[in-house]
Amino acid sequence: MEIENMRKTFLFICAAFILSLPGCRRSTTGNTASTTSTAAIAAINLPTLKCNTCVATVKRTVASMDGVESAEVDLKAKNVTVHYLAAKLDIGRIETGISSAGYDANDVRRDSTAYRNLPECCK
Ligand SMILES: [Cu+2]
Repeated sequence: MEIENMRKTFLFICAAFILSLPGCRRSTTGNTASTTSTAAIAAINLPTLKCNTCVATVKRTVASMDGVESAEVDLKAKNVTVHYLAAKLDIGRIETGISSAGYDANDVRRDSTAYRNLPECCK
């Protein structure tokens, strides 16, 4: 009886050890590793940026896009620095997203309807 319990405990420890082997984990995270290897950075000019509300709007817009890891908006320099995954996103789509929020992005003109809907301080 006691030997049987020891045998079960031993088998349980073996199973736990096998499941925690690095080899098993590597196979499940392999895809993540390959997409992070395409990490890219883009600085996009925001010539129509005016105030801190603009900064918050652009930051929220860009940060919510699939593939964006971080977005830092600089009100003085009037630009946004975007860290993104090149496999999921490109600069053109980031520009279009910013335009849809009512702001010029590089040479892409802002969406006029979105601009009209911005708070007064941002026009
Ligand atoms: Cu503003």
